[in-house]
Amino acid sequence: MDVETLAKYSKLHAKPPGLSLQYGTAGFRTKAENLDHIMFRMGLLAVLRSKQKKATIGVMVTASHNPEEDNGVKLIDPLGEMLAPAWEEHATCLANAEEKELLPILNAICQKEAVDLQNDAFIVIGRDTRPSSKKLSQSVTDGVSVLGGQYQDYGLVTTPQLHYMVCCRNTHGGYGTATVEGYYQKLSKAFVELTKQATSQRDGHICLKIDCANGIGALKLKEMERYLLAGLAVRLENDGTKGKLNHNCGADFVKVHQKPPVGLEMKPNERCCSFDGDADRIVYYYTDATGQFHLLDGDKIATLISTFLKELLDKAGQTLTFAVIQTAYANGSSTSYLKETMKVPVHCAKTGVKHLHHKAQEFDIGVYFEANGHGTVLFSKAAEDKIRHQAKEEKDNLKREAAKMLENTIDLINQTVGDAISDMLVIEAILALKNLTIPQWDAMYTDLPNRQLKVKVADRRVINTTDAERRAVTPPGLQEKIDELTKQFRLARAFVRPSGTEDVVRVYAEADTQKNADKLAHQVSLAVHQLAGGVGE
Ligand code: 16G
Ligand code: ZN
Repeated sequence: MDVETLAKYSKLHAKPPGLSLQYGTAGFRTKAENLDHIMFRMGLLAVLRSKQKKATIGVMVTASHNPEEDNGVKLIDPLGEMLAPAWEEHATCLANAEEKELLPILNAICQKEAVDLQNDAFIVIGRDTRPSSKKLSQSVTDGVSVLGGQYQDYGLVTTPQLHYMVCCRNTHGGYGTATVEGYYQKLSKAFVELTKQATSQRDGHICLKIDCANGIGALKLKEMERYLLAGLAVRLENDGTKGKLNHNCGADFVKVHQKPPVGLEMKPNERCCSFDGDADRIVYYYTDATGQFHLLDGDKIATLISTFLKELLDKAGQTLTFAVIQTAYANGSSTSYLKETMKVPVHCAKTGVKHLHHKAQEFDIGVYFEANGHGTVLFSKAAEDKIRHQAKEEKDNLKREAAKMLENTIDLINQTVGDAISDMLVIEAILALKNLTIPQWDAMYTDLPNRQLKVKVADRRVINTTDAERRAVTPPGLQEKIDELTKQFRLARAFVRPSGTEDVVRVYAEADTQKNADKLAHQVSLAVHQLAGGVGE
């Protein structure tokens, strides 16, 4: 380690005194002006991680669906997955070190994690379209260079594209070619192959409107269009030419407000979807002939994809373990539908992609989605091999065709992380193949009315949960109170958890009617306020 250079550059990316930030559920996130030192230091940390793993590590500069003034950063581990929890702690520690502690902390990490500084390091960097992102990503490269790491800056990419690059590089091309062209080619080839047998009419008229949240998704979809040729007719709205990033639009806005984004004209029953600001989430929606808005969130997407995969597995005669992973936010109707109608095992994981991803890895095929629209499908190596083998060698025509479709689905899905572009193509392919309209898809089950609220408390850490966040163990008496309230409503369920991204406690309730869901959520909020040190109203 060249101590002098480190000290010199570290001063150029000085930490505002007293500022303390935490590597949260999705990395660091705060106002862009407070992030320069974090970026530099995450460049340093990425080099250590890369040297330890002897693998390419990714650094993505984005704050996803947050307002444009915010920014953030997260590290991507070798197979394209989220950073390991132990290193999240190192990240927080490094981020909050005062200038003179920086070197000792770097040394401590090296020692604890047995990092051999003689190893090479290679980092790939990407960024979203925020005005602050370019400069911040240059601070990352400064950090990488100071510790002698090599890097490739992919510039403007979606978050899932960078995850894909990391995986491609560390599998030496096994997962795909580590370029944006490689990504487009892989996905569009799989999409065109998969939809070959679709009978529905897609003759050039617009069949899908996409709200791009004025973010990176618009740029990347424009680049991708020529690869898909006539395979899919889309119209891009909120493409960043007029509006502000995530402002009154995007997947998070639509999910939270349960209404269409601005800047998108919807005709009755027209299929629409929204990406979030870094294109790792997607939700679908439409308005019916009476003007009523219908949201098809991550739960509906998981159900559609699971149905499709289950049918193909049955046709192919493959006996592979299959499960759907949800969080406590999954609508109760979706869980019952999956369990009782589709007879698939459903598991509940804690909020945050890494928890769902981890659980999904336990199965041959694991479909995971958060209700907010982040999700994907994981195929074990063994399952993938079996399917690819069958697609080639199977003598029975019907079985072979089903295996081929499964194979194309594997190639179409971004297995590293939830990916709005890839998920959209999977959904569009399934709708085309099954000849389903969006109201027909929506009719698979009816969501239970639900309500989410936030409560401000003095210290949200007083709330501790268990059972995948479905039950509160502290403060004393809170869970008993929630149970008592829930009992008063039909088909009711409620839980509370401290947010991992905001200084609030989140409350979720569902019940037989909207009025009851609202009432239950309100009463649970009052209980939180009383028992967990609520502040203000
Ligand atoms: C982050 C998570 C998302 C989760 C959300 C919960 C990743 C990449 N993103 O955005 O999965 O749903 O946080 O936020 O893990 P909350 O803790 O504030 O409710
Ligand atoms: Zn996102």
